[in-house]
Amino acid sequence: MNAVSGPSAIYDIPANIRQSQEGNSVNDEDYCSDQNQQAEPTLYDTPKSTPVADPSPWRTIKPLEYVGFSRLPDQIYRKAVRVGFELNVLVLGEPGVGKNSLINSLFKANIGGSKYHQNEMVEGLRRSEVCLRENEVNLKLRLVELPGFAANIDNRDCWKPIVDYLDSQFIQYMKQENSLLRSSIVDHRPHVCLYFIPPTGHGLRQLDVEIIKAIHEKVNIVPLLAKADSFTIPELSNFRSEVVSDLNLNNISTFSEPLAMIGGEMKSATEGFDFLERSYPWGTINIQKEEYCDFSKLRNILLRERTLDLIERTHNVIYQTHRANLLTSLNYAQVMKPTTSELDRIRTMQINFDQILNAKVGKRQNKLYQLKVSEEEKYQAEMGALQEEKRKIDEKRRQLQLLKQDHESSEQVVLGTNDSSVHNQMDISRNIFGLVSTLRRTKKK
Ligand SMILES: Nc1nc2c(ncn2[C@@H]2O[C@H](COP(=O)(O)OP(=O)(O)OP(=O)(O)O)[C@@H](O)[C@H]2O)c(=O)[nH]1
Ligand SMILES: [Mg+2]
Repeated sequence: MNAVSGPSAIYDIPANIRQSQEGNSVNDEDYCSDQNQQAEPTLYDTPKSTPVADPSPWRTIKPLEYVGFSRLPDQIYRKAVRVGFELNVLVLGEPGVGKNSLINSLFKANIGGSKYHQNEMVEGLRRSEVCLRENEVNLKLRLVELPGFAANIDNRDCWKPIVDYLDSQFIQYMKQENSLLRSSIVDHRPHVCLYFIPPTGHGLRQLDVEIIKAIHEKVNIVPLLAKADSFTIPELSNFRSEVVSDLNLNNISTFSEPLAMIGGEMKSATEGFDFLERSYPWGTINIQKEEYCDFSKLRNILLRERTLDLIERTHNVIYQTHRANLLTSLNYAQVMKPTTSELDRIRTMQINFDQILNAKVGKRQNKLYQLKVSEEEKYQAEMGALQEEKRKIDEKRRQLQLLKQDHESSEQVVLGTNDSSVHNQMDISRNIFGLVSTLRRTKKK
């Protein structure tokens, strides 16, 4: 690894660590065997050889037997698997410089052609999202590109949309942090910028210097020497050192040294994409070969060894610096003021809310009115039935009154006659009737 001696270069890491990282670099075959060897996930393992200084004032006691807290990292591992990971990558390079080919090779997937791939234009940049799954781990990958980047004759201010995008992502994140609902923060801050330097063979162009200078404090930059197969090995080494000296000369800090890249190749519609090879009439290049390509180094940085460093540096260093600057700046209130689009969004939300509320209130009122009408009808029907019943009872009462009157008047008629005379009269009339009928029978005979 060609370490850069510039004071600002982030990748100028101590030699012992660098050595261990280089020693740890894994190629595909190693990766599989590595995975098999690792019985337990070692997310937060520090290398055994690293001497651990103990600056802590705490007295350390070792329990006599197994207690269980040594398995706390397992909980972190399980949570990490459940929640998944997010990686936001800003891909910058001229058209045709090999951006898609490299991304496809890195993730060994036809990212652009995936049916789960979603595209949207945000502030002039194309943002696409895809969720990748390897074993049980989910990685949400967000790629941001500026279509037609540096492709004009006059490229003055061509990086302005990128700077605006980076700033606006910080502000959006800050607004979400300050809002009431912090649980659903969506983080679009790019964790890394893959900057493709075109294969000119003459160090950085003035345009590259200006662009990288404008963004190097807003995102971790990994400079890539695109289409490295355009050079012989000495030419490549020369090109790389020219780029390094240009970076140092301009006090530009990057996350890693410039890495020589060769992207995989789309062979044909039937053969598909060859993620790790590029063919020529005279032979084939395996892009994992470290003699002429730093593809494996890039993959280690991005996906295997320094992913969390990229994410943490974005939050702890880049974002916090930006936030502190913003808080101390006078235009903080101005910056935090909702933008026109946000105001529009709030207004639309308010209108939608009012509409929903009105609809719900109207529905409830309608229901109440119907309930009232049906209760009224029920009441009227019951009242009618009661009145009918009352009328019937009154009629019965009237008839009873009449009967009573009849009875009373008949009682007055028979008043003064005793019971035995009545019986006698009845007996006499019964006898007369019997006599008359006997006479009729004899007459017939
Ligand atoms: N020689 C060589 N050709 C490459 C390399 N990477 C990609 N290519 C070829 O360059 C062409 C463009 O590659 P893409 O990956 O589509 O480039 P891009 O930057 O995504 O292009 P745009 O989407 O148009 O901006 C294709 O024909 C690739 O096969 C490389 O490392 N070396
Ligand atoms: Mg492309």
